[in-house]
Amino acid sequence: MLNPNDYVGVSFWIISAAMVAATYFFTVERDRAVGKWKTSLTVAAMVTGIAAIHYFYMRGVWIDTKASPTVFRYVDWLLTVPLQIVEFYLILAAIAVVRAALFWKLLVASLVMLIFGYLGEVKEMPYWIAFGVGMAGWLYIVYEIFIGEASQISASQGTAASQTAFNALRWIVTVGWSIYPIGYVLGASAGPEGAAALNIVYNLADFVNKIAFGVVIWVAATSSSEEA
Ligand SMILES: *C/C=C(C)/C=C/C=C(C)/C=C/C1=C(C)CCCC1(C)C
Repeated sequence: MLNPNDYVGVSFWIISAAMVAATYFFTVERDRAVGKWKTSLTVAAMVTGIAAIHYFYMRGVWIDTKASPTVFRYVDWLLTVPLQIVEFYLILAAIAVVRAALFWKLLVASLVMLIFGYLGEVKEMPYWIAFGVGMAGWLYIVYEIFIGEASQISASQGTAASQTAFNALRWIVTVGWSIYPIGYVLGASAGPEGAAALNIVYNLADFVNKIAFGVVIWVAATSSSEEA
């Protein structure tokens, strides 16, 4: 049963429903987008769809045991984070010739971030060393999209809609993704308070980064259809 005082459990329910609704929305709205943008909306729907499935299970683990559903969480991220990297690449590739090496660099950095985060959370590695390595992976992605190759491509060759999408996605990866390490830090305190803080923060972060992320793409996708 869902206890009304269990605010973490309530957040698992709200986000499960929101992920399903978002998946439906992006799928249906795909019809309004032109050409290359259709694929971007498909990927956005895949991200929220994959998350919806995991939220159903994570919600059950939390409500039954009050423990962090760490394995489900990371299985979800292992699929959805690379898909978001694909999304970046699609936006850039739609407007310019982009080296595949850029995609692989971003992908590897995101995997380093997730693998070490997982090893720290399941205590296979010292918590803070794993955190440091994970942070390095994330900071590398931030560097690449603000200063490195990805940012130069967008600035020099983007259309108005793609530049808007790219800028918004940058802020999601910087500000939106920064919520996750906060959850990890709060999760360091042992016991039920640590687990509650970690899960409420991760749930909020997923809401922002999966649903708001898709909405940003939807805005760009539908505004460029109207121009065309
Ligand atoms: C849909 C899920 C997303 C966008 C998940 C993103 C996850 C992160 C940005 C995780 C970041 C972490 C670090 C930067 C340091 C190590 C701990 C992590 C894995 C929580």
